[in-house]
Amino acid sequence: MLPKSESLSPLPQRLEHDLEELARIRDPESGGWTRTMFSEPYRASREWIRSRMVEAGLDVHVDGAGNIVGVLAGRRPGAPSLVTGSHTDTVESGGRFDGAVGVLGALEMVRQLNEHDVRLERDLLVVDFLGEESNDFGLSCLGSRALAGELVAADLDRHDHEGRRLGDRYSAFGLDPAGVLGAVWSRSRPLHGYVELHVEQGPLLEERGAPIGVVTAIAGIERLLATFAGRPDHAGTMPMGDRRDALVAAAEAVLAVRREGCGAPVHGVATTSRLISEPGSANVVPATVRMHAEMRSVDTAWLSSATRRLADEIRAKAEGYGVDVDVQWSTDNVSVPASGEVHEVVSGAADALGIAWEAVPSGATHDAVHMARLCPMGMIFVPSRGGRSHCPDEWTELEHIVTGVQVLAATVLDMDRRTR
Ligand code: HGY
Ligand code: MN
Ligand code: MN
Repeated sequence: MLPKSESLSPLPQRLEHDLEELARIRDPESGGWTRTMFSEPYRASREWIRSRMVEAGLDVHVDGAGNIVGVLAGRRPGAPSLVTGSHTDTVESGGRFDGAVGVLGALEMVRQLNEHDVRLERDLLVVDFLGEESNDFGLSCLGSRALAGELVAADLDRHDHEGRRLGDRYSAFGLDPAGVLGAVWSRSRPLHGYVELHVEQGPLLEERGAPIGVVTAIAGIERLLATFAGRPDHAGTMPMGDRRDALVAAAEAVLAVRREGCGAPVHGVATTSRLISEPGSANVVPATVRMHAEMRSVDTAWLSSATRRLADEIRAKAEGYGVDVDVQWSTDNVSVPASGEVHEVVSGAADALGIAWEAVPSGATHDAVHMARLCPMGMIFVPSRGGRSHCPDEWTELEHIVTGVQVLAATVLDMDRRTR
């Protein structure tokens, strides 16, 4: 007899304790919370996650792609599994809730299921996915990307800004690159559905006064690398009109990126994150600039046209300064809609619990993008104070996290009973 989902109410103190324990594991040298992929703080935090998964009663292993997978065995092991989870790596000087809420919330749900002797029909997999955050290799969500069969051998030859090769970084972290490529789930493991709990990282839920967001779609991300080639000259003697200043051309491009992001009709954002200007001497006109930017939207048509328009504008403006520019776009991920069926289960669970919810898009990307290639996907958001994230000020109230875990548990119980 399954208890009503109300009885599966998470223990706030235990959740708070886990969030605080995980928050203690970070790079002491940098501000905020830093547990970047392949770093020692990240290695340490993963060890702690593994131990907490074992204590919660999960059968834990690390798969070939470096994902930490905890299995709660169901009554029907042959039935397609349920999957939940998120990530515990962070951006540089990030916050303590992004990703952590989804992993630790799932652990509290598992403890609740066990303490109430609730035995699911299906295996439930709780995953701490490796390396969800964007990185210098230009590929976010490395762990879930590998599971979905989206990581290819050529990706292992990508290099970061320090010239380190991705394949070598896996090896140094104790992961066999061949094992990473071989970790694909689609062939070996039938899945019933994936649902992820995550902080919204934006302002919509707080603005609308809703404790729960049910995600409609996750934004696509197009990454830009523009390389401007001007001419080095003496900054004191070369007349302004005769210069070929690469940094001035790049500055025009930065403003063009912002204009495009501000012009999205439905949903879209654009950000320039880095300008690397050389030679960088105080008395030399900048010769070359590498500019890193990204554009995101759930509106695939707009995103595609915006990248074309932006490339044209960057080239035209650079030409006006006598600067050559190479414009390279790469797709980090395409926009992915949540499954209508999972959306209905999540919103139905919130309704049954008498919890208000709002349908919201996700401007942030998540492992859910890649899990959507393997099975029906849904996401549950809880509010971020001031819409802030990827910064030390990131904050979500404990009561909201508890509510999110309640909705997650009710969703999992309902999905478990459904057949597709
Ligand atoms: O970049 C993102 O949207 C995610 O936080 N990794
Ligand atoms: Mn995240
Ligand atoms: Mn993030």
